[in-house]
Amino acid sequence: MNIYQDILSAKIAGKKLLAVLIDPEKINLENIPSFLNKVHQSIATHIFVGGSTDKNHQTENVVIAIKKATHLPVVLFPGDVAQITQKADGILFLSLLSGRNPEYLIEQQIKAAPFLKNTDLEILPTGYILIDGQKETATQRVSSTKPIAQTSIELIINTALAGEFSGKKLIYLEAGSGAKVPVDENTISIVKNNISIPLIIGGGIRSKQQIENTFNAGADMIVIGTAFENNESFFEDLKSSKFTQYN
Ligand code: 1GP
Repeated sequence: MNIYQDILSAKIAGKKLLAVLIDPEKINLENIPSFLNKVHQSIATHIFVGGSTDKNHQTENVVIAIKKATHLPVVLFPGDVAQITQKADGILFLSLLSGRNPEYLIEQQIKAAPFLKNTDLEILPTGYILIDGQKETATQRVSSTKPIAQTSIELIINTALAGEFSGKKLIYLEAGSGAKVPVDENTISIVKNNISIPLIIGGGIRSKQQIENTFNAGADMIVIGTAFENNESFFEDLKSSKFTQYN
């Protein structure tokens, strides 16, 4: 499995990717097989695992249960170094570029380095940019950083470019889990036109129409968590037959 190469190939082929985000604090281990059954009938291509916190230290157990029940790549999306487990396939090695808190720009990454050095996890250097989703999100609270206003287009573009120039392989524009409004389509298309690495969009995407709009605006990958936690029948809307233009 080469997660990044597959993302790049999909981008080149115009094949859109959808990651289902599983938060270890919000799923019961026994529900994982049936949840993944629904995932497999949808257009989902990746499983992300993570949350801003993992108070019960369930990440590793959740990843083990997911790996038993899926063939899809399982990628850690960790809120902090304690959420890293070698049982996954890869890790978004995030730097919170929108914030000015050194803990999430480089300190957590340094703490993770000795562990990562001894694992086979595929490391995906990711510039993580928090955009205002009109709701104070857990990422904001935990990282003690402010999101960038949706109207600050130049700052968003320059932050994404700074990420690419410093070697990030992915840019993730994040409105925050449960955001009231997702990242604006205009922002997505402008950022898309300014960077050459794959673009991930997440936060507050809850409908098939929003997914289509986000893909059409230029997202290479969309991440959805809350919409599935609240309503598993949403997967019904995401059967591949309903997305013939993408898959
Ligand atoms: C959060 O981008 C992800 O980090 C997904 O957001 O939970 O709002 O889908 P939602």
